[in-house]
Amino acid sequence: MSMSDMRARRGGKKAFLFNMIIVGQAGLGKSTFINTLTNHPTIPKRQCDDPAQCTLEKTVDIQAYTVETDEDGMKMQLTVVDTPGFGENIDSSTHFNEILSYIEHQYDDVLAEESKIKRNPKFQDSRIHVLLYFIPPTGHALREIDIELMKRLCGRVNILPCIAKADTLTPKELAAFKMRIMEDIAVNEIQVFDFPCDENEDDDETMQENLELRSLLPFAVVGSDDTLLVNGRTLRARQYPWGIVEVENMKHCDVAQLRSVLLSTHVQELKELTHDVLYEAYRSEKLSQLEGLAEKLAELNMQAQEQQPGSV
Ligand SMILES: Nc1nc2c(ncn2[C@@H]2O[C@H](COP(=O)(O)OP(=O)(O)OP(=O)(O)O)[C@@H](O)[C@H]2O)c(=O)[nH]1
Ligand SMILES: [Mg+2]
Repeated sequence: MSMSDMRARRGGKKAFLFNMIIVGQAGLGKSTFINTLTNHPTIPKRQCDDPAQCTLEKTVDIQAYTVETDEDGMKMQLTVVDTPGFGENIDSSTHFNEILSYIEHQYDDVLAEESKIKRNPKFQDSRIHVLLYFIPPTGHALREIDIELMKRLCGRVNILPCIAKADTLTPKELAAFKMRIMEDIAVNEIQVFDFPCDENEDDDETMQENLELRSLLPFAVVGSDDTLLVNGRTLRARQYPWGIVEVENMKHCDVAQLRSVLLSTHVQELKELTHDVLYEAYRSEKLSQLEGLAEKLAELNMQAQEQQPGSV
């Protein structure tokens, strides 16, 4: 934990900040998941005549929502960035670029702030600490489009792959699909956040927890905007003729574990990786580009001077 974060938590003046973004094809339940994770109508439903039929609007812009969270006693100011879903073809590369430039733009802001002589005390660090990548529940393999997008983003942001609408697969299909996705991720050398363990630093319990979380990858996600009364308890769930899928039930999906990772247990690690590894790589790339540019300018200047009449 950085000193400023420690001060923030102790002093209680400034909340602990965490920023995430959700990316994936259109209609996979990204916006619904934001309401599920925050347990709040963060993204309001469209107004319609029958409230039971009202759904969320299709997301059309990249938009950030900030909410206060309190998971396992860990109070945070969480910013979730919702993105429009991409289609299956031509419009996707524009989409990819928009998402990548959004992520890089937050790095540029920090870089500019760090280079100032007088820093702005109110500067808010909006670097994205984790990207949830929603994979459609096809039950087959990763599609080219998912591979390409994750490959392009993984050098810039921590990626957590998730299977969207996991309630549409049977447990057997889900297990096989998870295995196939992880194989595709490995073969295509996509770097995802896989709950790394460090034998020298982590205790046995932490290592065990991380290994269990790694074995869940990609997380099976079910989102719902509705609550149902199940055995006298009000739960966020989805209702089907054959039964009820409970969002927080670990037998039904991995949302409970994912919530704890994102709002409590792995917040610090994801923030550190973002700052120490991903941002650092971006920063040095940017600075060496600038250096290269400065050298080129100096060279051009020298050439111009040499060509001036009267110069030796
Ligand atoms: N079966 C199932 N349906 C879901 C789930 N989550 C959301 N949906 C439904 O999928 C539809 C689209 O949900 P949205 O949350 O708007 O999806 P989105 O990814 O934000 O869509 P875009 O903004 O258009 O990209 C809605 O009808 C939701 O009720 C889920 O986990 N399982
Ligand atoms: Mg949406």
